[in-house]
Amino acid sequence: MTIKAIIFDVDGTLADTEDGHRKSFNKAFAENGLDWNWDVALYDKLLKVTGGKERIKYYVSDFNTAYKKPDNFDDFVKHLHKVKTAHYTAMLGEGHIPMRPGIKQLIQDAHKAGITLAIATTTTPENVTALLQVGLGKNWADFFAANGCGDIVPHKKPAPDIYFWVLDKLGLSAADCIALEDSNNGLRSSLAAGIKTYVTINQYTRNQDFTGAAGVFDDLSDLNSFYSAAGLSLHKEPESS
Ligand code: XBP
Ligand code: MG
Repeated sequence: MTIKAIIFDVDGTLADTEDGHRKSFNKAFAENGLDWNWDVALYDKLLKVTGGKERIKYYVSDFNTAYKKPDNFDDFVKHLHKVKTAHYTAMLGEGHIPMRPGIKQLIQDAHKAGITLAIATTTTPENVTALLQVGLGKNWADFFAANGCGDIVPHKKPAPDIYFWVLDKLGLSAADCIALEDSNNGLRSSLAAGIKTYVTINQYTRNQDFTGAAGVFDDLSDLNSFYSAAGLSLHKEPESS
């Protein structure tokens, strides 16, 4: 198989963002008079549901049943999520969340070699822009042929919708592509779209089930190993001294 495209998940894959999301949710709750506090252990459970607005609703329905929902609960959740996004993008703008090891190099190597790159994420376009402007520079969008984000599809991961949307945009079939994911939800999404998938684990996902992944890595600090495993001809020669 010749790989024509690499499709990247964002949160947890391009950067270790989930704790930044968690802290931003908590700031939004406090500013809106809510005594909700999502600690790491609780957030680990809440990550079962993708999408920030969906996650807030899941928290209320399954973890805070005593909370009396206001009549306009849907609008209130949208508002909370907007405030959360503002905090999160500000945090990214200040450069607090770097790209994960090897990611920038992989994007540059693959782009240079003419491999198409794309994004398939449940997070918002604002968040992707804020992350990649800092991580890849102001021309970050030039690297990507399709950006599948957030509410653009009706069903978020683990549904395959976002990957189907990206494949359609690229005009490629699943067999032409590989995906890079960090979570069970993400893996289920890409596999359901028929895409061969590699996983890099993180703090929140390391104990999840990655059955069906083509390979599981701690991170991509050893890019040549990843290139060999994935069949990408992008090997770097060690620099001579
Ligand atoms: C991971 C997610 C997201 C973020 C929150 O997305 O589950 O919901 O935690 O993002 P990815 P929003 O597919 O990139 O791994 O609050 O912007 O929805
Ligand atoms: Mg992810």
